[in-house]
Amino acid sequence: MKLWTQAHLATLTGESGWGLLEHGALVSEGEHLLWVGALDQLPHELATQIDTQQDLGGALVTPGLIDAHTHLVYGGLRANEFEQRLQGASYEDIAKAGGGIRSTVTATRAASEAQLYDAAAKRLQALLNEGVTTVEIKSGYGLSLDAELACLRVAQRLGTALNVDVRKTYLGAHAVPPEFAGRADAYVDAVCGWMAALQQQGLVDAVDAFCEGIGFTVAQTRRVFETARGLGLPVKLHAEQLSDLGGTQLACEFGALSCDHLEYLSPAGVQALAGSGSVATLLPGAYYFLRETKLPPIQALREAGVPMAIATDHNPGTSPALSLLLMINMACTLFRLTPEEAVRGATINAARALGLKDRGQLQAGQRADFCVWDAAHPNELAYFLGRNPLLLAVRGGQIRTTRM
Ligand code: DI6
Ligand code: FE
Repeated sequence: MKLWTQAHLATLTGESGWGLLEHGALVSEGEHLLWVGALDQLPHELATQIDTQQDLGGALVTPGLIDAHTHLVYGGLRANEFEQRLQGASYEDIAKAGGGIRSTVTATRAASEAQLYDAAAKRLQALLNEGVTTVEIKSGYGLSLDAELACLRVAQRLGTALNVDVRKTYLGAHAVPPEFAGRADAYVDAVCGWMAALQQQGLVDAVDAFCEGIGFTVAQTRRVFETARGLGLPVKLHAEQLSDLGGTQLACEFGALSCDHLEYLSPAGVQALAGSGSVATLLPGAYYFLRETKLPPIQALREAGVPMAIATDHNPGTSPALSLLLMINMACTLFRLTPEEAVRGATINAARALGLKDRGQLQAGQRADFCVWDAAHPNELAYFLGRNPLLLAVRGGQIRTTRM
């Protein structure tokens, strides 16, 4: 049993508030927290069982950060498309001309599994350096059974090797690959057909789709979701990023863990999310990098009581972001979230977006996943641009990263 003392706790317990507690302490045993509170309240029977102790020197302690939406595994980069867009080409124009997601599919298929692993490991390490202890990684750049399998296997290996919880999402319905050109419905059949095989290999925690004019229709997405439901897999959706197709309403009908992006979400979409249990995952990196001007309906989501998560959406086309702290800042500056909402978005609400009940807050029974920061108040996590205040990341009670 380990006692962590002199912690300035931001527990994020309850539905709002930082849950601040100075002179706090945590007791961890194995991978979990046994007790969290003020040190002078530590029960005697626990105090007598402590084997090791660590003084955190009054530093800020928050739950470990959770990045609930990434596409970290892919071949190549798309800096050239970034240049084209700066010169006026739109993301949709580039996609329709065969660039965009499809150009990354070509590069991903051409890469060996070792190359995919090495490139993704470097990117993942950047997220971990800032305190990420759980990360979601989607497939979606392979678009064949073998290539999707390879990408999900890479995601799984990364989790073991880099000591981070990786949740694997099957995004076969990301784009129509060249061998199915003009036959989107046949491709959706294939995507549905591969799902069970991927699941049997333990490579699928959830199923996602890109429901969009340049992606898949609501009817096609429904077929993907029905297959997922038949296999007992939870769903989530890229919805209303570039246009309002009503994918959010469909996702809510299927009890989706989250609906992500939502810039073009309609009042009817907000209504569907309200009380559905689905999380609105906001992705300020993609909004910024696409120079989007249509804001997600934040105030309406807030008034409807929809939990909001913040993630990097790391991908080579629309969000080459490798800093969840920067996304927290941008959620405040661009989307007008409060720092508390943004930090909750990268902890407790991100956990909800992944269907994980055992993390995201500091309290007894939760996983001992937490970060120790060189900060006097948690609002500093939303404040700096490009400073990394992480001192210590603890995952499952074990110190993973230290700068203390
Ligand atoms: N929405 C996105 O922002 C990414 N995927 C998606 O469905 C973009 C993927 C890419 O351009 O490579
Ligand atoms: Fe995405």
